[in-house]
Amino acid sequence: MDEDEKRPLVGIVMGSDSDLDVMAEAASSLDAFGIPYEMVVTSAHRSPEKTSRYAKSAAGRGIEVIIAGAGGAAHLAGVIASQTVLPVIGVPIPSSPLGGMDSLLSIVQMPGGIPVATMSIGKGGAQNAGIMAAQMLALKHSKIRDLLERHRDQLERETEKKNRAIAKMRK
Ligand code: RP5
Repeated sequence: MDEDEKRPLVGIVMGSDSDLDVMAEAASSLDAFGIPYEMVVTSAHRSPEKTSRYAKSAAGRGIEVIIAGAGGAAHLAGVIASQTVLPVIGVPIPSSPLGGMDSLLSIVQMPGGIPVATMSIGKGGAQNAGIMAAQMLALKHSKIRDLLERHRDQLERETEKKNRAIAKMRK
């Protein structure tokens, strides 16, 4: 892999290190498609200036998609989206007593003008955020498109394997 291929294309951003367990799923998805990424903890309310610097500098550093995960009153994805024209994918983290419903609504209910592509709550949402980022990158990177097609074939094969296993059990 040359230096250019190692340059991060995706920024995975999270509000706290306590979000890492969930956000690691986004990283795993990107790993599966060989997509280089960076991981940064920055908070919209605890480190607003760092968050702003991150959002404003991302495109210039070669980042093409940002995945932002946060819990509670989760404004990180929206705050980042307001300061870059890169697509931002939001992941609601179930870290509060409300189990992530608060973060889901905070992230998904962006008023018109500044969109955030919101995933489902928790690990499944983080996994899909990585796949969604891959799909966005595949518009430009044909190698990623090929890997996504292989991934879909694999899902289909796994479903058929499950059918065969059930049929065998019922014999
Ligand atoms: C949010 O507050 C973070 O995204 C995290 O989900 C939540 C709790 O953070 P910690 O108190 O665990 O650092 O900003």
